[in-house]
Amino acid sequence: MKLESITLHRVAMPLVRPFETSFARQTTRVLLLVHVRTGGAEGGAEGWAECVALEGPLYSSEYVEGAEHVIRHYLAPALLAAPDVTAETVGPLTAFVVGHRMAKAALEAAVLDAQLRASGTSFGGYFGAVTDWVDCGVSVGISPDLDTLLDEVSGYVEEGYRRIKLKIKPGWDLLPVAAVREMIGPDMLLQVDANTAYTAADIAHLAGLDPFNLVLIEQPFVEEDIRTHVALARAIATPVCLDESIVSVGVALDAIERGATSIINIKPGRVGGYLESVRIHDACVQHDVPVWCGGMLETGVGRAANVALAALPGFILPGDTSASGRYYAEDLVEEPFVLGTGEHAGQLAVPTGPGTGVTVRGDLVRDWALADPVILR
Ligand code: OSB
Ligand code: MG
Repeated sequence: MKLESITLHRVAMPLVRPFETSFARQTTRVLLLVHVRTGGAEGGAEGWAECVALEGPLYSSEYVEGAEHVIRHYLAPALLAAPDVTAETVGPLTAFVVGHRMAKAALEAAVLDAQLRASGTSFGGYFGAVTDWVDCGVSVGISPDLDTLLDEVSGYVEEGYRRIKLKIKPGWDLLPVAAVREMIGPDMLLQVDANTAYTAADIAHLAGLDPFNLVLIEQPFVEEDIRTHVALARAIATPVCLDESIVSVGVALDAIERGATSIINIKPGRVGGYLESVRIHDACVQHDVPVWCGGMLETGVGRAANVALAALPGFILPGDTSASGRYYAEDLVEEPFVLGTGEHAGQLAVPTGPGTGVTVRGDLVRDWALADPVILR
């Protein structure tokens, strides 16, 4: 396909409640949407994708305006100049730019959406989905106090979520975990995410999580620090899972072989796209390492693709693939994600329509725009 245009929309969406982690407190999701148009026999196709970069460089070095800048000045010109672009060639065509995986991932996903819409194939069909429904977990932010936390968690349990993930940081860890475990009972899946807030000096303290039968502890130490994760994995019974550290299949294999991680959180934006995500999934299956699908407060645009990815066979743990209502009163797509009922309680249906299978609401993209769209040709 020849790309005719790449349009960038920067929007701000209000969150249904503030979301606090060890690195930030968000009340609004500022995000970048990528819209591509392709040429072709039947008048071409359109594709949409969402860049997972956050407003500021606090989770990763990438951030919304940085992603917009690198797409505008480096990545989009390379793709628009190429005579033939497919999702499979976005990686090679943009490999001259160091890093910026979230920006590259958004372009690859938008091209993939256009390409699959043109061929009538769904994301799930393209990835090799093996299930129609995926198990959903929910990520619970740091609360002002224990009562507020228990209230929020009990709401999610009532909604049917199959796994609870608590954000933790020094000073907000053992007590909230004990209180939630006590409230939800011994069998419900419970895990924690530190977003790099601890250091090697905290290893003995983190061993205090062992009695709570957690599924895993996610990314306690800074992303480059593989060796301290190895030390923690040897010192505690709770499985260690990497998020921020895993930026490619090569890094994933190194971390697995060193014993730094026994479970992997796959976030397509962080690793440079859905194609690299599938490669990490396949490598983890080969090494008997369970994976789950992470989240970045996606709107329906990114959520649809994540749910399709989570339908691959190695995604044996519930992901941060919550319903749209977890973050947004009104989603950006015509088909908001709603948890199933009955035997599908706590699950989301894998979209089956062409591409992501969701339709972007142009009216909301306009209403929530932070700037005029940037049209690149
Ligand atoms: O570490 O998984 C994380 C949100 C923003 C940045 C990093 C993370 C998260 C979440 C929320 O935990 C995941 C979601 O529900 O989308
Ligand atoms: Mg995480």
